[in-house]
Amino acid sequence: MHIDILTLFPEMFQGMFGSGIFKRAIDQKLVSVGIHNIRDYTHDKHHSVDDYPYGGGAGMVLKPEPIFEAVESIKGESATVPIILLTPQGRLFSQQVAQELSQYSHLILICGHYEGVDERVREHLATDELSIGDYVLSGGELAAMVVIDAVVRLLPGVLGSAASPLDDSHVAGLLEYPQYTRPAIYRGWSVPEVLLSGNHAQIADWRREQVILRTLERRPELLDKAKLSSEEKGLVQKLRQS
Ligand code: 97T
Repeated sequence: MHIDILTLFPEMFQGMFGSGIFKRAIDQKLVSVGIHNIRDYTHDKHHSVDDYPYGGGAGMVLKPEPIFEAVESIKGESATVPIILLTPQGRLFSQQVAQELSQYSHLILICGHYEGVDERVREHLATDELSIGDYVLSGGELAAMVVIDAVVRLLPGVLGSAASPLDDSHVAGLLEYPQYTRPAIYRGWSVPEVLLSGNHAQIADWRREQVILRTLERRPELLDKAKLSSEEKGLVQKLRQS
């Protein structure tokens, strides 16, 4: 997959791609990244990327020309590459959207300003608009990083064989079971007996129950959407009554 990012703050992405799983994925050529400064696509002598809003009001609005020209120079001939604007008004990002985006070989992400982007960018350039949640950010950069992280870890080979992204609870739409490692007793707090038993069938049952219990306690709305086995549905019924 190739990911192009349009931003006014290219340096914000250095840390993300310079270390950890991204660096490895890039070194292994599983993913490549182009970081483009929107300012490089301006033509005026002041390199203006924003301007006052028509109709008045506070703040500045990102101008359309540099964004259109950047996308057009990056995109080439391809008509199918998603052009994604990060904005509080976008559709809500989720694991399902991450899975959908992971099927493309090329993505273009446009990081807007918190104050706004000329509406013609949404209407005539972006093919998708994404929000990562209901809070206000200073720009689209952190939102883009969240989207990229969630998408790239789904690409074949990125996580390695030990950790399959298919095991993640949010894939099934549920929360994770609790995890423990050594020591078996820490400051008097013991690891649940069943995990030390070596009985793998019993451990699997306990974990399934914990997943349901936790989801019921913390995110009950997830249970309505989750794909549950009939056994798990029975467990939900039982736990809801008790
Ligand atoms: O708050 C924002 C400002 C600019 C671009 C994106 C966002 C945002 O994206 N998801 C939540 C907020």
